[in-house]
Amino acid sequence: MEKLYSIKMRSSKGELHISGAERIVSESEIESIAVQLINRALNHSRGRADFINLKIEELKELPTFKPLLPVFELTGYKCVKSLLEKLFSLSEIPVDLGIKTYERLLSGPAPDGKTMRGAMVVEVPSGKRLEPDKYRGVRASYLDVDRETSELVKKSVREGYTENFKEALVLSTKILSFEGVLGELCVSDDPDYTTGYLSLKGKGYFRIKNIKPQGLFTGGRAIFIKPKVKISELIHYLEKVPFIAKGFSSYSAVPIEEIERLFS
Ligand code: PML
Repeated sequence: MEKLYSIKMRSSKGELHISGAERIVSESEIESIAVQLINRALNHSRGRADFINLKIEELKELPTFKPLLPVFELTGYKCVKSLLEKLFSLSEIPVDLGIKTYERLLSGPAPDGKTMRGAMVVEVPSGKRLEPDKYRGVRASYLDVDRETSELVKKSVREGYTENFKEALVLSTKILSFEGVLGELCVSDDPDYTTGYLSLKGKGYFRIKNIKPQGLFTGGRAIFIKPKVKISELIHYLEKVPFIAKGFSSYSAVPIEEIERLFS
């Protein structure tokens, strides 16, 4: 069995985070991918990094392979909150808890009202927050998508495609693959990136334009879990188990009035 390596890049300029990315590669790809990631840090729209941290490590276990979640691009809605209410009602996540969590992400989910580095973990239905560190949250890591799948996603999504989207889809697929996870809600903390998503177990990745107002610096991620999930097992899976997305079933535009017919 060929050895695989994790390559992680994190860059900043002064106090400002510039970019972060990671890949899982074979030995022969290490050099070219490392150069790609360094170039990404040096040519980023947020600025040119003055600090780049590159970490390369051999994987000690084989990655899990799973197909990407199907993607539904929602259209024809005026009010994001009503749209989220409709989506949460398709799941085991209570609508009022879902909306409260959305508002928490918009207002800054860390105890000081700022954005967390990782995700909140919200127990359903109690709403109890289970992440051990409320500033850091929980971060999914050791993930990638195979090249063929990546090309397929790009071709299917066309003009709606962004690298942020692809990375979020891979991340959310890893998160939703854990047994006790019911869903994940994401609002970017990039003030210029106003598309977010809600992923729901057994349904897919619902892409939501204008999930936040332009110019807002807060946002974040929330992972909804069933009661009785062992938080230490979830954290171990998210932060340590290597994961590669392989296979992509569908990308489709769904008008809001079609949601119930399609999913209930
Ligand atoms: C982020 O990277 O800050 C979040 C990205 C969310 C991507 C949502 C999408 O385009 O589907």
